[in-house]
Amino acid sequence: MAAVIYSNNSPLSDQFTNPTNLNLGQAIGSSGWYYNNVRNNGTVGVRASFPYLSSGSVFFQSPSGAAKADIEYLPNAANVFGNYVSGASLGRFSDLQSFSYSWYRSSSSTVASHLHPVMRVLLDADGNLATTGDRGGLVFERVYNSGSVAVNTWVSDTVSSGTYLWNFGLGLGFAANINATPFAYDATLAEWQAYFPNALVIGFSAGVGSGWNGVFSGAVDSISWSLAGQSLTFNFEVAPAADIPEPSTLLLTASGAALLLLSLRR
Ligand SMILES: [Ca+2]
Ligand SMILES: [Ca+2]
Repeated sequence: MAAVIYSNNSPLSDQFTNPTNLNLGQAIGSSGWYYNNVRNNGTVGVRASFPYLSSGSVFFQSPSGAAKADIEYLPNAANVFGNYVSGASLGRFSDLQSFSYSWYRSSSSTVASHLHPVMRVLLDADGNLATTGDRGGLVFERVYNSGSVAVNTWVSDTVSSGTYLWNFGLGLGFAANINATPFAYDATLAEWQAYFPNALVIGFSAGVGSGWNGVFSGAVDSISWSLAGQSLTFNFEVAPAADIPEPSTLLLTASGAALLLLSLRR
């Protein structure tokens, strides 16, 4: 069963963007989901552009290499200078069984052919939420898992114990090599869980951009995770239009009120 996350706006749907180079975010209602890390004209929003599971999905557009945009689930998030940061744990990283999503790359995209919206698990490496210098995440990309990138079709990917992930932050810097191989991008989820036995999961994230030279247009949807035996799935949809009475109904109501007024006067 998938929880439905609706756009903030209806019926025009969401198109959150930011022209500056400082990260900006916006809450999606009180769902716990945020448009986040949006900069340099990156765009993210629940729209009907690329329908999936019913009629909507999370649309992404990156017009240049400097642009970035994410959608993130951040428990008890705090707004820090307009961008959002997680304020709580979703559970122990060692209890993370899998996470998954579906993504779409439009053929109008001009970025390198291996690029597609990525998915990340966000972590506090030492499990102490009071220390934030060890926050970061692990990133899934098809190119490091012998997967090709199709265009104009929805693709589903699941990260489980044997899937390769690369890191940012976590007190290790960017793309650290934690295993015995000479390559930094082939540490599995299981290897990362063994490397950070006390880590906490502080969110999930999907997004595009930051160094993607060219234009990207696409989407993500059906983001899910299984943590300590509990599975959650989120389906993103444009909010239904508000219930506005038909003009004929309005007319009937108006004439009914007029008749009532007339009878009351009599
Ligand atoms: Ca959807
Ligand atoms: Ca910490």
